[in-house]
Amino acid sequence: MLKIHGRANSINVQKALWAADECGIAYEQTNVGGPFGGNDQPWYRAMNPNGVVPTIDDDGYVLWESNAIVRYLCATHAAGTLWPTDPRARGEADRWMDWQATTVMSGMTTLFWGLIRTAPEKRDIKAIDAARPATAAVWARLDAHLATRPYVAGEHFTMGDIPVGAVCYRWLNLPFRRDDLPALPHLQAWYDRLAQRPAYRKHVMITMT
Ligand SMILES: N[C@@H](CCC(=O)N[C@@H](CS)C(=O)NCC(=O)O)C(=O)O
Repeated sequence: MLKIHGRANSINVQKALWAADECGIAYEQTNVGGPFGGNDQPWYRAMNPNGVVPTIDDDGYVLWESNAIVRYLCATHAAGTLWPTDPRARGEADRWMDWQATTVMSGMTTLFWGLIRTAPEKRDIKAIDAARPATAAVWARLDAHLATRPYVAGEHFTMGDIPVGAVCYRWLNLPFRRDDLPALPHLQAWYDRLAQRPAYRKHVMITMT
């Protein structure tokens, strides 16, 4: 059976769990990382030398990097739907997956770690204040894209929605004022569509810790 190693409040683990459920794959999840530890242990480092979560073990096939895991699960269990077989449609999904990892995460990491995982007295308020409008401007690019399609790769939900969808929950729930930020109505409408998916509610809409 597929094993997914990683704690459930890790955004990168959430992507793998969400994708597995969307694909209807049975799996066992083990709590690794954060307060659970284990990711510094030899058994884990032998699978994933980076010592981060998630890592999957699919009957002996070991894979790390959350977006690679999402692609693998969707390609093996949902080709033609979540993993588009048309190269251009797949390219569309792929680019928003890579955009999540390369473009959205720098500001989101400053904001999430600063506001959620750092004690108030230790926060870098200057960095948080700078990241707030900068990150809103990045999300505005996806908002504009979603003005003309319901999902990132077009008419249907695909793997491309998973990484950005996971981070979007955090963005929309970060505790700061938004009255001076651009309105993001298409992003909100897309989030509302995602929120109707049981696997999104189960794995992503659970925690801001
Ligand atoms: N690029 C990696 C990043 C993985 C990563 O940084 N995971 C974090 C949790 S979101 C981690 O393992 N942190 C250490 C820990 O949880 O102990 C991926 O997408 O899988």
